[in-house]
Amino acid sequence: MTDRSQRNERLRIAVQKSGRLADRSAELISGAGLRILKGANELLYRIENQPIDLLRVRDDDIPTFVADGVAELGIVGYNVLAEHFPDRDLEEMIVQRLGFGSCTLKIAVPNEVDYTGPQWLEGKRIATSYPNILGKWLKDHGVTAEIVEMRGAVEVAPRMKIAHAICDLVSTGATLEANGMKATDLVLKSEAVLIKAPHAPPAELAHTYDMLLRRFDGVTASTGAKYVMMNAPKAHLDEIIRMIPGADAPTIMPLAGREDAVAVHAVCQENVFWDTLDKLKTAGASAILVLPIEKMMK
Ligand code: PRT
Ligand code: ZN
Repeated sequence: MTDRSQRNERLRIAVQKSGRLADRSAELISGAGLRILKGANELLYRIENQPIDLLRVRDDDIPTFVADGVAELGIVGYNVLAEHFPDRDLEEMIVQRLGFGSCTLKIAVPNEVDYTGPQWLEGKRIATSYPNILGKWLKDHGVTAEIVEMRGAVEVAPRMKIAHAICDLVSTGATLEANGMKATDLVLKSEAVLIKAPHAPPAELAHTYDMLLRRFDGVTASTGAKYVMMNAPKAHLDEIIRMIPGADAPTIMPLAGREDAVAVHAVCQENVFWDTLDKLKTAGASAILVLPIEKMMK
């Protein structure tokens, strides 16, 4: 791996090569208008239309590559970042939260255990791939326990009598259920984050770098956001506006030939569900349209 001073003047974004974050990372990059050119070099993909390369690696390598400046930016799970740098101010590294790859790091115990809280773990053995995060959490809760570090298949540890409890990532909970376990305490909430190297990019790439951050922000902001249009009776306008989820300063326009109603247009930062539409309808709104937003620049 070369460092900044030895390589061509192209930015690098470190991404997971394959795994749970790979597809959504590629979508974010494409969504920002970058055309990924898959080359013979599996480690480095070129972006055709910008001076940017994608460094495709194991997710565990991403925090170090970015912290060392091998890549200017990286996309990685908050859990991996927090485990890697237990003593750093992570907020200094994080550019933005990306809203995908969401999961939680939780304590889990066999179903038959009568778990009474963190104190139950005192003197016990806990298997995990996240010894640093777990160690901190135990300390914060005044619990002394033995941490058994495992690289994978953590969920089998209690059955194999390797540990009394585990601390592992949970998303649907199906893995725990299949292994006769239940989740208890929440240790960490995680999602994919965009991280940046500590040093500013070289001056000739600053423009590309700033553009990239703006576009990533735009893609993330537009994910799940909706454009909502409806006709609303003036008599119930305030009530209707309050019902539109996450709407910021909606546009109110007159309706031709209607004195009693106006058109309301709003950008909603959240998804709009059927029950919201039902409530709007009950409050007198009509001709309600909910449209996806493709791009947004704040
Ligand atoms: O090869 P590489 O080292 O790059 O990948 P990896 O195998 O280490 O990681 P990968 O691809 O499995 O996960 C990448 C990131 O996705 C994680 O670091 C998390 O930030 C995020 N993520 C989101 C998850 C999950 N959800 C998740 N459910 N990572 C792992 N899991 C596992 C969990 O460990 C457990 O085994 O899925 C199982 C639980 O899932 P449920 O749905 O049964 O609860
Ligand atoms: Zn990994």
